[in-house]
Amino acid sequence: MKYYLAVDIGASSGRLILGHREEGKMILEEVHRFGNGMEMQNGHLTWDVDQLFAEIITGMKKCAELGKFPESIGVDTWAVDFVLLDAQDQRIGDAVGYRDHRTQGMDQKVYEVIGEEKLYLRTGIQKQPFNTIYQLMAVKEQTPEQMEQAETLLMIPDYLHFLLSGQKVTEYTNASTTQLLDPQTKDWDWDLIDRLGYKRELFRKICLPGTNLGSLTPGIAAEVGFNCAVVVPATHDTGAAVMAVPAADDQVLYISSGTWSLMGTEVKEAICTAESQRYNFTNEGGYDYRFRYLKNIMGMWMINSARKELAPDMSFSDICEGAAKQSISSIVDANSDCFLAPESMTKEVQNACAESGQQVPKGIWETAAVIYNSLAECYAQTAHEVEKMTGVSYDCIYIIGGGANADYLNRLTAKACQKKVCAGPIEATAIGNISAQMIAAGELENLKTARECIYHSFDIAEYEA
Ligand code: LRH
Repeated sequence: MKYYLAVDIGASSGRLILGHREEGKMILEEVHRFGNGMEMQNGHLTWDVDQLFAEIITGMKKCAELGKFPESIGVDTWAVDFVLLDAQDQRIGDAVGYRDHRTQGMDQKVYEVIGEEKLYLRTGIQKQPFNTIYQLMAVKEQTPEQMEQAETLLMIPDYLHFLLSGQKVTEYTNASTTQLLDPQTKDWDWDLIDRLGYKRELFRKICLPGTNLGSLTPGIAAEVGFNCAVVVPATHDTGAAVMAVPAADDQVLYISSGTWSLMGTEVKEAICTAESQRYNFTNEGGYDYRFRYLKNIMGMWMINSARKELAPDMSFSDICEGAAKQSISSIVDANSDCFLAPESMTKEVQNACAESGQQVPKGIWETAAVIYNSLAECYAQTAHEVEKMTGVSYDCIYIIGGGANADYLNRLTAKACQKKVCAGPIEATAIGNISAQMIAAGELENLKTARECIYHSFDIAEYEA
C-alpha cells in the first residue's frame, strides 16, 4: 500500500491526512487535527508557525506509530502570508497574519508607484488589502530594518517545506497571490518588484505543483522515525481544493467553501480587463497553468465569528437548523471589508442591517440566518458575473470544502442561483493535495483522472434548484 501525506492548514484548523488508493478509489485517514488562528503578539495579529511545525511533526510521528509510512508529504495553507529569513535562514520578526491592520494605507503607497488599474492589468489579481504586495509595503515602511536584513521571502507553506526538506523554493499557485507574478510568463514580475523597491534577492525560484524537493532532512527523519520525499502540492489551499472539484467538464462553477468562499471557474488565459477588475475577479495561478478565475467572498468566517461570540458550544448543524426556522429576511453585503476583522461580527452585522433600514437580528439563529441569506445572495450575484465574463452558462455549482456541510446554505444557494448544487467532498483541500502527490508519483495519470477518481470515491450531495 502506498500512502501520501497531506498537511492541510487552514485559518482555523489544520490536519494531517493520509491518502491511498484501493480498488481505484481514494481512501483518506485523518491522523492528526489541531487548532489554528491569529493571535495578538507584539501589537500584531500573528500566526504561531513554530507551533504549526510542531503539530506537523506530531502528526508524522503518529503515522510512524500506525506503521503507515508515506511515500511523500506535501503542505498547503491559506495564501498571501509569508516569513522573511536572514542570511542564517533564521526568521526575522513574527509571521504577521493577513487580517492584521498593518496594511492600512499601504495600497496608496503601492499606487504611488503603479496605478491600481495598471496593477490589475499586469497581474490579474483582485484587490485585497492583505495581498503580499501590500504586506511587503508595510514591512518596507514600518520596519525597514527587517527588509534590509532579509535575504529570503518564503510563503508559509514554502517555509514549512523548507523546515522539512532544507530546500527554499516558492510554489507557483501560492506565489500568484502575492500579486507580484506576471500571468503571461508565470514568473516573478521583476520590473514591478524593482519599481516597488523590494529586493530581487528575496524572491526564490518558482516551482510547480508536483516538484520533488528531495527527502526529509536527516534531523527530521530521525525525529519522526521514517524518511520520505517532500513533494510540493498546489500549496495555496484554494488551488488544492479546486483540483478536487469532482467534475468531468473543465468549464464548471465552483465554490471552495471554508473560512472564505472562493467562487469562480477555471480559464486558460487570464482575464485582466477593466470590467473584470470592476467586478473584482482574480486570476490566481492553478494546477497545470489553469487560472482560477474567482472572487473572494467573506464565507464561513462570518458564521464562525458569530458562533464564537453568541453560542460557542452550539454545533454548526444546530446553527443551520435553527437559522432555517427564522423569518428574518435582512441581507448584508458579504463582500464588504467591514467584515474582514471586526471587533464583533455580531455587532457589525447588526449595524449593517440597521444602517440599511432592515430588521436587526438578535441571537445566533437570526444572525446566522442573515449571514447565510447574504452569502447565498452574493453567490447568485457572483454566478451571474462569472457567466457574463466567460460567456459560459453553468447549470450546476460544485461546493467543496468544509462549508459544503452547511445544508441550509446549500438549499439557499440552489434557490438563489437557480442552479443545481453538488456539495462535497468536504476534505477537498487535502484531497487536492494528495492528488498532486499521486500524479507526481505516477499513481494517477493527470488532473482529469484524479477528478474522476475523486468523483467515484467521495459522497456528493445534490440539491435541485
Ligand atoms: C482561503 C484563502 C483564500 C485567500 C485567503 C487569504 O483559505 O487561501 O484563497 O484569499 O485564504
